[in-house]
Amino acid sequence: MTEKRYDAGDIEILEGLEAVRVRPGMYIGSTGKTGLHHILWEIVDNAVDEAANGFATEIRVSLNKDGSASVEDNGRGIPTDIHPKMKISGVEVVFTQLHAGGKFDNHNYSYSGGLHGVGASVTNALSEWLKVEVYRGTVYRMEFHSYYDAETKKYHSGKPVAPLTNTRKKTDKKGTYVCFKPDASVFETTRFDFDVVSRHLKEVAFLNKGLKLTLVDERTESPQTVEYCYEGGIRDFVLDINKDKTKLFPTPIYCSGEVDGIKIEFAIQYTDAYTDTIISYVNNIPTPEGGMHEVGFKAGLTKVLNDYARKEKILKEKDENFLGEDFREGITAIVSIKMKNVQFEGQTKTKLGNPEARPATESFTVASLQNFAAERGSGVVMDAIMKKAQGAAKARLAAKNAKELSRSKNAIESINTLGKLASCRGKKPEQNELFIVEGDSAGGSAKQGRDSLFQAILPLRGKPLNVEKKRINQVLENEELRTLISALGTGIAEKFDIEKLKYHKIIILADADQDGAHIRSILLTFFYRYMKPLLAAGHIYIGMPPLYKIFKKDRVEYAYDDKELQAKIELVGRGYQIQRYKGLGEMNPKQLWETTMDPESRSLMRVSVEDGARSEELISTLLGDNIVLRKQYISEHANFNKVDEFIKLKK
Ligand code: 1YM
Repeated sequence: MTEKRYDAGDIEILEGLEAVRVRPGMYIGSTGKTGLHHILWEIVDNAVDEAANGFATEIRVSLNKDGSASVEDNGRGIPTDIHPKMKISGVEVVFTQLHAGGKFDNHNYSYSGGLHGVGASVTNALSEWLKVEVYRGTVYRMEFHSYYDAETKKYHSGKPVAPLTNTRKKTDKKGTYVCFKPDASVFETTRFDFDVVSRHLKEVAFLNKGLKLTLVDERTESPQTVEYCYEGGIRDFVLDINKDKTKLFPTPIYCSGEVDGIKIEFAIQYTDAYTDTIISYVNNIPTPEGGMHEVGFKAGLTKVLNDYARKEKILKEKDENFLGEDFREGITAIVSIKMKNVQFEGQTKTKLGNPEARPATESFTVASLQNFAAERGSGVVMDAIMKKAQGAAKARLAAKNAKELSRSKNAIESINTLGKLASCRGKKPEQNELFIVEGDSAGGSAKQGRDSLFQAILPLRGKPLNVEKKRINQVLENEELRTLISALGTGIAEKFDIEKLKYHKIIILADADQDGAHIRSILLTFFYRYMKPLLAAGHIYIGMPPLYKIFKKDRVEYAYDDKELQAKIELVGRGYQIQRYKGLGEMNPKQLWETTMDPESRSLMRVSVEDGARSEELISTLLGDNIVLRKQYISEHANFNKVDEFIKLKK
């Protein structure tokens, strides 16, 4: 690569920072935990870009005792020369100037060269202070801070304390160091979560092969350190996702190349699972809603494998082609592309909209897999894929021939299966809520206690089917799930249509014990596998019944965890009594309404998909084959006051 000299004049016309403070949500999505970590990713992103452009090989992140976080890379260092038009240093531009029209989604800049640093100014704007050091022969330093001016009654964000200074101190190091302290008056929490940061850096390491990322937690007694570096890149990613699964061949298929200026790479491995796991990225940003690159990849995969099946006479002349879904049964694939001018679409703006990405990805997938098949034609890999597809197609055809599938599909449209559902009177999906309640007795209380205008109740008898190990026809045969599907109105899998959703809040209400946790896992897995857009759009919630009732004479208080219990005991004072709820069934309709269902007083947790790989891993741990792993996980994380770990709290 030829080194493009930085020309400070390249940086586009930019605008001021106060806007970020006024509407942080516009720039970082939320001011909760997700938003807090987002401002760290902005700095990490710049370091990663520097590595992706071939100038840095290592990134070090540390979570410091004083609540700050620092990121250091060994790249070229942010430009220190003076911007000819703005008359300030490159460093100052990067940390004080917002890209004109900067919105929450500020990742649509070009992937190499060109405009970077769009987000670093957002981090600065939302920090109490931020310090930068650039190592370019000598150490350059600059500091910014945010403060309230009592005289003008104005808040100032990310203001330079002084211009960039060359300390003249010699250094052998190269690169950039950034340290910042998130502003406690902006964020609901300012504590970085080691696990969240660690998982993010691991994902970054998979997507940037050979890049070394280190995370140090300085906040603990003895510093905790993790290091990630994957020479295999997304091949290692696939192996990691499949580590507890039964693989059909040991080494993932891997292809990389470039078509029409779009860089494309993918890695594929098959397991004995019945579902597919395709995780896609654009410019290292996850696209859980898929989009053009995923569509192109799937189309290419189907075409090559059908052609191969014909050529090898696995499909006879009279046979119909395999369907795409047949070739995706048991697949684990990562598709990662890099392109300019990315456009995001979809409910959560995580779907790639650029039409040109589709033919590029499709033609690349076709060409590279054809090549792979030609070279490895008679090998175990193609054989395994063909056998898997034959199995999937056979099951699909058998189900169809027996009219089972069509029957169950009709059944889904009929209202006969809705017998147990107590629907609500209101006709506005945006206002309606569906409670999925564990057990008939709690279901009964919920039916009596609810506000039937907008709350519908679906009681579950026993445990629903664990879909993790089932094909779609078995899912459709399961009465419990059929009722749920028809109640929601959306259909499932390829036929899923979010426009038809009848309840915008779907609330899982299960006991705070191990069985309840299992039921939550099973239901969430079902939503994850067959109705993922519901999770992506934030329609799924976990109801939080109280764990304790504290009472004295007529006075009644409820506590949802042990900390709250102490507070409530103090509130009620001497002579109190405590009842510990073992299950929802112990509450009468009125209590259930007051504590768990009344929008005025209940608390709900919204479930969101953290990232594809993480959800995959947890689902296979919680519901897959490996019982030892599951037991170990449950005993380590068995805090049923909290929601299972693969879902994260959003306000
Ligand atoms: C710890 C965070 O920000 N590293 C970093 C940032 C930049 C460069 C190098 C860089 C980019 C370019 C030229 C270029 C940035 N520069 C800019 C801007 N690490 C961290 N390392 N020279 C150096 O893209 O041409 C924005 S980010 F805009 F000033 F060029």
